[in-house]
Amino acid sequence: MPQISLSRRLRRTPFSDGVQAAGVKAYTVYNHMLLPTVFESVQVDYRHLKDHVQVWDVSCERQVELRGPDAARLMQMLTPRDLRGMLPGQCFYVPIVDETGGMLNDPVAVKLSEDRWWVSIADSDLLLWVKGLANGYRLDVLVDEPDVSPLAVQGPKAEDLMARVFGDRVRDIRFFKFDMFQFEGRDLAVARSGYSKQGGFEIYVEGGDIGMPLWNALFAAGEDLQVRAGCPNLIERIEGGLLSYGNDMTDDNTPHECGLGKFCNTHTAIGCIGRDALLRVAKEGPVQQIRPIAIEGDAVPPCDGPWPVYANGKRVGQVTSSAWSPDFKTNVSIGMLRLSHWDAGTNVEVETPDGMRRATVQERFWI
Ligand code: THG
Repeated sequence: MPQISLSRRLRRTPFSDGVQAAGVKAYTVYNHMLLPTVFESVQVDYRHLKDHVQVWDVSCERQVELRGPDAARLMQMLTPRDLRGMLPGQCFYVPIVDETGGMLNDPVAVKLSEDRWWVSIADSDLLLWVKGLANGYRLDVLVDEPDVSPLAVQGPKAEDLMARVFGDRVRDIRFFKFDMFQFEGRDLAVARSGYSKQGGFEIYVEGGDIGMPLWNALFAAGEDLQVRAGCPNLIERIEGGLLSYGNDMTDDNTPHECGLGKFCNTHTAIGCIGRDALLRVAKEGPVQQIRPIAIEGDAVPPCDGPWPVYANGKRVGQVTSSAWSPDFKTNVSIGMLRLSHWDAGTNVEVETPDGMRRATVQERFWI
């Protein structure tokens, strides 16, 4: 197989030495940074994630920091989710839209204080858009990418492992909230969140120098819990309906098409750049939407590029993520389907690289 050449542009992370020592088998590139995708195999990693606890180098979830008197105003310009009720210590999953209502990113917003926010971004260069707005509107706010690298601890034993390193107080952190914890004399934000449905935490590691000490402390404390290095798992995230920006949606899609309408309060999100466009399209309602789809037959190959979806020979959508699920014994998939064919139980055909496969629209995601 050809290799990807490493260079300064493809950034390493504070945990890369640990990831390599743990035997990483494959990476992807995310926000111009290395993101592991496979350790043993996607299926072995999946089983271990669901049964034990893993430590994930998700440094590539870079932070866009907004700091200053206009930070909250700028934050509300970015998203149709109403942020007025959001308190320091909370995390919000927020669609970010442009002036057409198109999705630019789907990050987690972290409110550190009234005038300091982190936007924990998915894979698009959101920093440039945010800097452009701050300067174009002459806002009193600093926008930059701080030296903050998230480390996720995910799986059913995550709470026990975290309590050993940070103390029992981590057990009190509620879902999508964070609190501050000390490690080697440094204050770190620790949130109950993460890109899996198995439960867990994300440590916002501020200062790359403590990356490997923290990595090593977690592995030393978790030996008897069978802790392993892991990464966002393709199978598990599809089962859970966790969307991947750039794969399952792009700037051609509105939040409503992505099923993210529940994270929009477009009427009250005053100041949102895409508000007028979204109010216009919301009147009609979306004509295509993301749906869980089960593809029949044995394991499909990896889904690079969308697979066309047909019904009665007519194109009705596309599949953008798909993998064989050992637990559900089908190819769990995420696709974008037209209104006429998005109802649960609808039978369609998916053009995979292995040929046409029968598939069925599901009522809900699997977990
Ligand atoms: N954590 C942090 N940053 C991130 C991600 C993360 N940046 C990139 C990427 N992931 C952003 N995308 C998502 C997608 C889904 C979720 C979080 C970030 C998520 N969704 C939950 C769900 O859909 O069940 C909960 C949403 C909610 O109820 O608020 O967690 O993972 N730091």
